[in-house]
Amino acid sequence: MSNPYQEALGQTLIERTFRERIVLVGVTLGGHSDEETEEGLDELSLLIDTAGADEAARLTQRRDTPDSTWYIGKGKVDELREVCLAIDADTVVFDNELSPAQQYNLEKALGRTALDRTAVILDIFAQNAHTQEGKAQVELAMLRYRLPRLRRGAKAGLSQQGGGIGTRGPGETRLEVDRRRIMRRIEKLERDLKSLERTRQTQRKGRGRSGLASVVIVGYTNAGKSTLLNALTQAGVLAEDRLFATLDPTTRRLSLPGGEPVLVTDTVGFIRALPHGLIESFKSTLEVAAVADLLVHVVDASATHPEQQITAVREVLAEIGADSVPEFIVFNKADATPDHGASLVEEYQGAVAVSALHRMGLDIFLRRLADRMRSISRVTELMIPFERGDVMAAVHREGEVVSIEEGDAGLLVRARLSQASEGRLREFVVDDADGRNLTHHE
Ligand SMILES: Nc1nc2c(ncn2[C@@H]2O[C@H](COP(=O)(O)OP(=O)(O)OP(=O)(O)O)[C@@H](O)[C@H]2O)c(=O)[nH]1
Ligand SMILES: [Mg+2]
Repeated sequence: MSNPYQEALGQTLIERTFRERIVLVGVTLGGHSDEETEEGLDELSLLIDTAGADEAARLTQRRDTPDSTWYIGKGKVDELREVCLAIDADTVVFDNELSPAQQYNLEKALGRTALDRTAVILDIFAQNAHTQEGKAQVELAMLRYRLPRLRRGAKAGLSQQGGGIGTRGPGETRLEVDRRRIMRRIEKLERDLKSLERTRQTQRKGRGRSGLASVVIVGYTNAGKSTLLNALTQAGVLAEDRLFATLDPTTRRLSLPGGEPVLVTDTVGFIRALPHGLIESFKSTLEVAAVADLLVHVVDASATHPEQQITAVREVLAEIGADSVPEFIVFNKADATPDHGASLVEEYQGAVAVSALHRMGLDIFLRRLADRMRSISRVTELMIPFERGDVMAAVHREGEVVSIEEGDAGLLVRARLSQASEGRLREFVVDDADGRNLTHHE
């Protein structure tokens, strides 16, 4: 499958004209176990399968620290080349992150493409981005990844494209031209994304008046986030057994039992060590989690180590500034565990177990969600007439005042209030202060 922006880059990371055969390489560094390396390679194998290629063999090595030239030792490089020749593999993929120099040296020594896990994740993202914003975000991440990897005379890259007469200034090498062109493109994408974000913020302000609380579904990729949103709202989001099936956020309205309706957003999944460049590029998409009133953290209860996935997700949440948003853990795929998720629910206070696919446990989940929403305080904007000192006192008593501004008719107060207090003060509520109830692509 080819994407227009991949064509613009002059190459795809993984050839998809046929299913490429790939040799996986995992290095167990000091302080880590061989088991971790194998599990890392299992996940890499899934990533490669999702990208459209097949694992043909795997090679591992134990080292205290990476070799600066090839990451693995010279002897292992020779072995790797032998393996590639023997099984006719076209590409090697390292589970560890390669520096641009290591990647280049490996390609030279092996005579084949050498990639790392980050490149594979970028490749999958490129296949799964569908909206204008998603595509721009992925292209930005890919260019940021490629820029330090540009080489003179490299077989791929922008150098093959449009290097016609007059594109090169005097004394300028092809490499410099390529570099400058990529940098210009990066700047343009950054500008485009900013302007897309501004447009959305304007829309958000209007819609924020709905005053609905925002619940954002987060979790490890393939945990069942989209399946859960579909089960709750018939959203019709694509849910499938592929990693990063969802890149673009979808928001639906959901009526909670005995509570207010809320907006529920399903968004991109996380993974262990999500490439930093991707997080950077997907900032505007990931921001919905940071400004949510509650995060529903969906965990695959049938995973080998659910607790490690929880940790990985929390790390990404911290990186995007969403670690202070209240979290509600939901163990999904309970049907696929021997005890229907009971031991995990016991271990994690306040968690529930469900099967989104088989619609099991959803009643309890919804009731618990309604309870959580009632107890959560949100930033609300109130207009309080000057003469209503009693109302001002109630706000101070029941909530936490964030800011006060003097308006024409009274005080414009932003305060963190529980839903109950907000209800009591309803006649003074003017807006959801941050306009946080963003709805995407409805
Ligand atoms: N056994 C079982 N499988 C489930 C359940 N929920 C989801 N799945 C399966 O898990 C796979 C991933 O589901 P998705 O809903 O696409 O997962 P996601 O978290 O949205 O994944 P990404 O968008 O790719 O990050 C699909 O094949 C689902 O059918 C469940 O409760 N039980
Ligand atoms: Mg999804």
